[in-house]
Amino acid sequence: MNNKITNFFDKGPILITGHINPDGDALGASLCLKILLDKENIDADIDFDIPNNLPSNLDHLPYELISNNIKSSYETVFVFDCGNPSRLGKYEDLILDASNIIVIDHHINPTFGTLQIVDSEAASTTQVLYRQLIDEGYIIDKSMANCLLTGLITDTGRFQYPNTTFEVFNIASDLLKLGADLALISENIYGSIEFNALKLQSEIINRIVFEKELEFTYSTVYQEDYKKHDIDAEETDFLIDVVRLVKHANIALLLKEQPDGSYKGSLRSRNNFNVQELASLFDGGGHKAASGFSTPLSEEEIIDKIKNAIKT
Ligand SMILES: [Mn+2]
Repeated sequence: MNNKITNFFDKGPILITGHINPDGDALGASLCLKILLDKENIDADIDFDIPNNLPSNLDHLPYELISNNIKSSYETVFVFDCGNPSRLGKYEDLILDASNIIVIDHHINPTFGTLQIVDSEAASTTQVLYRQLIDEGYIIDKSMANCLLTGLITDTGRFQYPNTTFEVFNIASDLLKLGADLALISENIYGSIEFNALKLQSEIINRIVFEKELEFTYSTVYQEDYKKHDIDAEETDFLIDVVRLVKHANIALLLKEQPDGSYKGSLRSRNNFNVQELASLFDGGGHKAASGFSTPLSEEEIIDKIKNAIKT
């Protein structure tokens, strides 16, 4: 069978990557494979399109493994947590040129890849990778377990979203048995926020709008907020969570103004509302309960478009 990742380990040079601005799941899965390949004495580069910096709340992950020496071409690329090649950012062409593109993911119908190991029902990409490593007989060590658990925690909203199945708990339990440090990871991701980020959060809360009849809530982060509070944009990923807290809001949106004046939107839902459909209005994507998009439209235009879509 050619659906084993092992079959590609001798088809170098190998690149490991994931979506632009990688999150806990993309980083966790990618770094887990990198650790495994290092242990197997297989050369592989790992990198992502990271326009700013990696978030400090995920720095329990072995960031030091990420390369800054990317080759001009690769025979084999492992792509994690990325349903659409446009989300590869600056590495899109490099990756699409590879002979073997192995996409390991939990998005619905990834649009690329010469081999897809995909389960859109899985809570995280690290869940899909965990199953694959077990199937292929690999030993998962403590550092790999920490990487895998990180993706599981972040993509389930610390085991709270509807994607948190009994299998998720079983895998989490296995990972703890293998040495993963749940308390350390949770504390770093959720239990400690930069003081300045907390002050910024108070402004976001101040600005929350609740469209009661639409069960829609939203807020915005502006460029001047980052300056005022002396904080980097990548330190503020958690801000959507507070917008999402509003009771009786089924859809939450956080708009983040970009340096060029365009906006990035993060969408979250509850009660089975499909925010992926809303993200697709702006050519974005993601999952039913969590999606994102980028758009040159103004704040008012974005809000209007979403409100109209919710009404219909
Ligand atoms: Mn994911």
